[in-house]
Amino acid sequence: MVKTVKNVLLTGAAGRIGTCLTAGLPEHGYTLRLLDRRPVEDTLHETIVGDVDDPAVLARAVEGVDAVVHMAGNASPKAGWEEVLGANIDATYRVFEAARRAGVERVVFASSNHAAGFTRRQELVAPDTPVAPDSLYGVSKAYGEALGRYYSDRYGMRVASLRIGSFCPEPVNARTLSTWISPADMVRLMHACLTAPELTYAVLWGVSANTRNWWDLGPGRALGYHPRDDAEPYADRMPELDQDDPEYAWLGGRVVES
Ligand code: 15L
Repeated sequence: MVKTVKNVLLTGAAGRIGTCLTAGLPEHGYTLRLLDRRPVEDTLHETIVGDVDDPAVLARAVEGVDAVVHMAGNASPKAGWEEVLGANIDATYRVFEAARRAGVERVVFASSNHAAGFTRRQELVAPDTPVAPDSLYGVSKAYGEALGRYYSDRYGMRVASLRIGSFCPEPVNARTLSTWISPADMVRLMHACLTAPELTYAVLWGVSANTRNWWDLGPGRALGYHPRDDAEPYADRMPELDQDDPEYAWLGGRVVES
């Protein structure tokens, strides 16, 4: 039987996406427990200030929750090895393992489009297109996806890895006309991942319903993600991209050159 998710641990709660989810998820009926090493500006939810590499903090954080939304980590495509090693690689293992020990059935992992950034831009790339990281950051996200797959196959955990595009209040450049995910759609995507009864393991694109999308939303829709926002109304403000520009040619944009 599929367990209804009510109590959710949100790691990285003080981050940009974490703050958006803290504001948007409760109206779908979730009770949140917020975890971040930085103080979270929130008085409505149970909050733990601490690091995911502290086993005692993590054990307390996962206790009694139905799902973990793992947003904590270094979010910079420019991050070096030492940075991704601790914040993304080691920490993601610790979170999955703590969740397993506590009997948590569902985990949503914040992967990134940069796990497949070295893929040529093309029409409707499937969300589970093979990993082709464009950076060490992308490598760390590909690793997190593999870890999620392992916990799903080995322990029956329900896991969604979200290859998130460009999360921002509104599109900021020509690339984001294709890669944008709005805050409201981010909440919709998370709600779908926390409720989909058929979820076993899935990789999904985290992107809005952009007219210029080149990522296939079909598998996300099949799990109940119905994005409503579109970057197109912002197109007039953006310069056209040259097709040889890496920003146009690769899924990961200019990151492939960094
Ligand atoms: C990401 O995964 C990063 O966390 C974010 O900083 C942006 O670079 C984003 O991808 C993007 O591709 O726009």
